[in-house]
Amino acid sequence: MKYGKHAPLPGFTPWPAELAERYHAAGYWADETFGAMLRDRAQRHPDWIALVCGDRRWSYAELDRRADQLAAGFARLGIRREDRVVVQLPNIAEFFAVCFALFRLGALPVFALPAHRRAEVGHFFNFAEARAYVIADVDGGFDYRQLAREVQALAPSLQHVVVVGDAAEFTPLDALYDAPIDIADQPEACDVAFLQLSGGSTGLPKLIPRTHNDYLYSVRESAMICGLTTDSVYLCALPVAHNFPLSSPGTLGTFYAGGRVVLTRQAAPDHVFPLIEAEGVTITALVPPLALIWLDAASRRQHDLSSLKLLQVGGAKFSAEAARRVRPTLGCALQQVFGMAEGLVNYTRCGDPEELVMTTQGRPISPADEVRVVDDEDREVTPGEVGHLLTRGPYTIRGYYKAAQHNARAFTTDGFYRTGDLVRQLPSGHIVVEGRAKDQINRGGEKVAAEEVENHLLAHPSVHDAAIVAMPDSFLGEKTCAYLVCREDRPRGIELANFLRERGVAQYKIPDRFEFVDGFPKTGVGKVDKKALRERIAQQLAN
Ligand code: OOB
Repeated sequence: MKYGKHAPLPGFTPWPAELAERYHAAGYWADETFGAMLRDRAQRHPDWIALVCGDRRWSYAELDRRADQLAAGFARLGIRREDRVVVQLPNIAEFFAVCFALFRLGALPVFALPAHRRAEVGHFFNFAEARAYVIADVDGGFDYRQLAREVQALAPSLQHVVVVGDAAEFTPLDALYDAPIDIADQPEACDVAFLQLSGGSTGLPKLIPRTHNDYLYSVRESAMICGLTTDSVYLCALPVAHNFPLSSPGTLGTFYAGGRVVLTRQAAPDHVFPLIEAEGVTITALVPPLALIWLDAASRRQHDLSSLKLLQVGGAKFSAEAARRVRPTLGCALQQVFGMAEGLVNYTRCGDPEELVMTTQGRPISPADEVRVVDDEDREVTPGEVGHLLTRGPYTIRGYYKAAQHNARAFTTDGFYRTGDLVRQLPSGHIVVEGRAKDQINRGGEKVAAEEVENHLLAHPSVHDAAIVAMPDSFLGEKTCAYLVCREDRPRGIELANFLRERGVAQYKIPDRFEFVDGFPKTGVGKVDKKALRERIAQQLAN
């Protein structure tokens, strides 16, 4: 058994020893940490540019040096191996200096999205008992220092707020650049590297423990599949901490290949097209609504986008009609990406027949990815039929962090993750996403857990019952509709939206529409019939 000197992180479910051995033997788990990977690249090509962020250009040596110096600074604050640190940063270079510093210390970043607010961030702190919080001062007009004050008031574990920019009463990140130190208790490749967020389908967001070994395997293979080389220039326009731009192959895959990452905080064509031209961007990743905006803009604008070779689209279903516009409009190849923070990632490949690239969401990264498509009783469906996607493999988690009860439902007894996606698989192995069984709304790639928002709505004194469902939207694919049964005094939609905002709920989770009803349709077993509600709102919108 290749497990190292450390006991597994409490709350982490390791792979069974026999599988771990197999993944090692096959070379999937290469026993390299992210900290070591960066060091190796910095030694091989110190002067190459790793990161472009506005006017700043950091070489591999500079990123490596900053990671070492910040590791020393975080250590001075008392941050050690296995300590959790909530990292909520926009697309700025410091994100990587901080992450690699924490990776080297063995401290675990908990990746929050910039859109998260008190409700979400407060939960991450209390659930993960995180000790530090890394934020930017102000971004997108929002003052994260004020959020930090609110979180401080409700999270006793929070000891250090570290701010990029004007720190106010908190610790400036710049004050943490110390002389590099020897790190005594270094992390190993089989250790958990960070906690990623799940899109969720339950009341509270779940955290996903990813190890250096399993994540780096997916990053390495992704970089290969996408043909990344030292000449690749990856534009990161999606939120940097999300699994797609982080690892599929994303920014980490680009560093792995020795390429260059260009960060942008704005994904709008006016801003990004000139950047693609100026930096010679070769590859980027978008969610479907952004891809649609780019397609519309490209047909009207005169920028030279000829450096762009590959556009990846994923996070939500990309329609075949839109897919067919990519090559003629942007002059680059399309790759569909169907992945999940829990692990499994599927790609269409550049050698695939055109029709598969347009109409499927790709096939798994690894020959060791096990995919099952089953009916409601976990029996294999006839090949080609639609069923629930279950998966297990060398980079798919075996359990959420500290969630034994939920894990019993989210995984089969033999360790397959229940993705909640309804798919069919073609003889070629390609997967077509046909729908979803999980109680989640996919709002153009942003995931909204119905139960989480329902619970917030139920806290309103006038709300007797709440059911959140997806409604069709031509731009986002889906939007959220809240069905409500109210007591006598029925509030207006805007009041409810404000109520949710005051509770510190992220804006993207606020329902797009409120529908007031006297009662909910029920299924045979007496549960709210969400299928009927979805059909009802779809019908209403169609009329
Ligand atoms: C990515 O990761 P998450 O964790 O935000 O969301 C995962 C879920 C999947 O279970 C599926 O329901 C949906 O997002 N999804 C897609 C899709 N890609 C993701 N549904 C239809 N078509 C697609 N192409 O979204 C993610 C992680 C890594 C790479 C790419 C996406």
